[in-house]
Amino acid sequence: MTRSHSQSEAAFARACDSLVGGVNSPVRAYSAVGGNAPFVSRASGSTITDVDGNDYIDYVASYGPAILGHAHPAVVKAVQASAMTGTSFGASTVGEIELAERVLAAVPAAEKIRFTNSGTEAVMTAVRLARGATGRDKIVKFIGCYHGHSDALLVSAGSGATTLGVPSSPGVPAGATNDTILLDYNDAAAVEAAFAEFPDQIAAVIVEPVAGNMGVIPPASQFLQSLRDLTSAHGALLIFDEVMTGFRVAWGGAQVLYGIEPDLSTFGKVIGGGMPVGAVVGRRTIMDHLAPVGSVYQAGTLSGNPAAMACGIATMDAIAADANFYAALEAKSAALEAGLAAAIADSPFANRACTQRVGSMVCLFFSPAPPTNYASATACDTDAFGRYFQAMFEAGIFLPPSQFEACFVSAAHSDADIQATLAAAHAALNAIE
Ligand code: KE4
Repeated sequence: MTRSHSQSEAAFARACDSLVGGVNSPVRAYSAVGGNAPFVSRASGSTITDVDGNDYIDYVASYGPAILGHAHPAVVKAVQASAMTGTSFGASTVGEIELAERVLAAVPAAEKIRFTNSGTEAVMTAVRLARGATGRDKIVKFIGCYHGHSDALLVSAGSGATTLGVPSSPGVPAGATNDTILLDYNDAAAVEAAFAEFPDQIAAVIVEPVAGNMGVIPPASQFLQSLRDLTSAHGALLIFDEVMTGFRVAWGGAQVLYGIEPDLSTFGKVIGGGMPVGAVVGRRTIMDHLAPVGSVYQAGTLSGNPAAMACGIATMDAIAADANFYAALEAKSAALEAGLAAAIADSPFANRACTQRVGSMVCLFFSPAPPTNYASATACDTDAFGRYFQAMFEAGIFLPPSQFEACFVSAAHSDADIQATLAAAHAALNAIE
């Protein structure tokens, strides 16, 4: 039975009169896959429902936060109770301390935290803090890693071996990016060369410890350790952008999974449980450069918002209450990946698609081999992905609308959900060409 999307189409048309592109974040416009973006009316557990009443098994998970599944009773209750006391005061609340203590207890070597309202703000703060604490200006980032939309990190590769960034967006002045060095993900030798080319000038290396913004790309063996060794040897800071991986791939994040201690980490998504929360964490000696203790300025009217803190606390407590949480998530995610691999093998895409996964971050690549960096990720057959996406969408599977996003499994996904997803994937891979 063909699903009706008339209400979403009407909402999108109406939205386009007031919201730029009909959305408040570009990926939701579905421009990478075509068709009209759905408007969601509600969600519960692993199910998301659009305004036409169509149910989907959800693997977008708000791009990471919904690790418990949607509308978790304890989370809803906590947010409702908080809202009853007022929504924002411009003064501190104990909830900020409660969430701070939970995050810091889980992140090795982290002694202080500053909450923000988004991952972008957290990363922007971490970069400014690294520059302020070291007195250096240059930042190394990796092509294909996304760290939010602050000017210094909206860069494309320029010319030259060690490329100094050029703006990747209009409106970003060259001065904002000419201290940003762009290198290939998983290329530790390039990082060593950058330190040789720019001695005593690099404030920090920022990295997604698992790249989740070009599909899912794990760090190559010793890549993260090499970054740790090189930054330590050259007096630069190592920043792990764990906005996506934090408390997603492990309690604490990828730094716990891989046993690497960065100097600064950024978090978001899961620690806010779906409400606007970002954070920067690190050792006291670095973090205390931030105002009002130090002179590196950073602020936010709604930073540490009470309802957002309540949402994050309830989310973190629900995870922590289940000693088997990550093991169960790993088992489900592994079953999903294995099933997708089997579906690929039993389809015309047997040698043209593959899977890659870290924890509950899963990606089906339309590529003969698992990508290891941006160049290999962007060589994927994105047209085939678009056809696969539409077939899965019509089968009731809600995937991120881009080859370069991660699918997220939640604690709410049942075995039946996984099996239904695999059946839909097998059918889709054998229907598209
Ligand atoms: P936000 O400003 O969107 O909260 O966080 C930016 C950010 C920072 N660091 C990493 C590793 C991230 O993945 C993100 C945001 N992730 C995207 C998903 N690929 C958000 C989705 C969107 O832009 O709508």
